Amino acid sequence: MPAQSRVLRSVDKEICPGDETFARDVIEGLTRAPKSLPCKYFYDEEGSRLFQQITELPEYYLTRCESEILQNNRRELAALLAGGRFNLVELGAGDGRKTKVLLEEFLDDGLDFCYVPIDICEKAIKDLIGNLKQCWAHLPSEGLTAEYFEGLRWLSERKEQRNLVLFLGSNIGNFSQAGMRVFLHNVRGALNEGDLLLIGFDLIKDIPLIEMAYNDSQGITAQFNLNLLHRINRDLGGNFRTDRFRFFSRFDRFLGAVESYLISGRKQVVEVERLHRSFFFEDGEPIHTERSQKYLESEVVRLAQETGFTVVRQMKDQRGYFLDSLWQAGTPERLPGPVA
Ligand code: AVJ
Repeated sequence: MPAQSRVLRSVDKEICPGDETFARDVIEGLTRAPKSLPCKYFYDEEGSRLFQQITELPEYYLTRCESEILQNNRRELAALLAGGRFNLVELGAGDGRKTKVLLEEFLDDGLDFCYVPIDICEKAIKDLIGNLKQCWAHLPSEGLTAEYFEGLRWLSERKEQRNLVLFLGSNIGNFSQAGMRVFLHNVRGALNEGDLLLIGFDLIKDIPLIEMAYNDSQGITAQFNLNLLHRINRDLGGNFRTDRFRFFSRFDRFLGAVESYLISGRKQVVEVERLHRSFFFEDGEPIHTERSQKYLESEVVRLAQETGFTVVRQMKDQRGYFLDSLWQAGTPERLPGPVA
């Protein structure tokens, strides 16, 4: 199969991840009280570049922990997949750096698979596919620029094929509790019984350590959040002065999540030309930008059971900061062995 990169375009304008939805979501988010903006809009070209920088920050332990886990478990994962062709589908692939360890192992072990990285950022997918071509010219791959739900549609349309779905990096942490359950049910619905799902969960740990990961000394995370306002300026003709907002994040013990905000440093009005709107901010008024959920291991196991999966393997880094949980679609009674 020739490797290719293509953009999955939705025919339905209502769900197209283009400027129109962005415009609507900005109006919606900045007119409600309290104000908020969906974190998926972080990831334009500039935002994806900033996130890539975050993954290399000394404080941001998540990416390094997960790399360690994938490195240490790559042979076992390959062994579970031996025997027949499958799709390796990655939701929110980004620069795909952690995944390359798995690709290398799978190729070395002669596994027959097609790598399907999916990301909301077109530039990220193009760079990733270009990079893969250089490393492994003959690796079958199909990059998709798409949101998660479109990625699930891609899976549903190929029901006869075997899959391992990767949902790494604690990307799942951006969902609300309810949203996450709906999403996992939908993933289950798009998979065949016996298919595998590998999800990365950032675990609850020392709170200052968690908070530092979202408040780095170089201020990259602040830039990453402020890029949302720059993006409104760039794409929708806004006049946000980003020096009049400051980034704030903190761990909420009751939610078990880091909550991030941009806080207006004064009373101000911001105009957004292409929306024909202006937005009023009070001094100290926050825009909620992101939730990054942290998990207890027991919650992860319960979540798998509640959404139609069986936990096959729990993989942690040495320090026990991060968990990659391997699930198999189907309930234990119906699955033949630990892995079909
Ligand atoms: C990509 C959603 C997993 O929540 O840790 C990093 C994004 N935000 N620093 C996270 C992020 C601030 C990241 N996820």
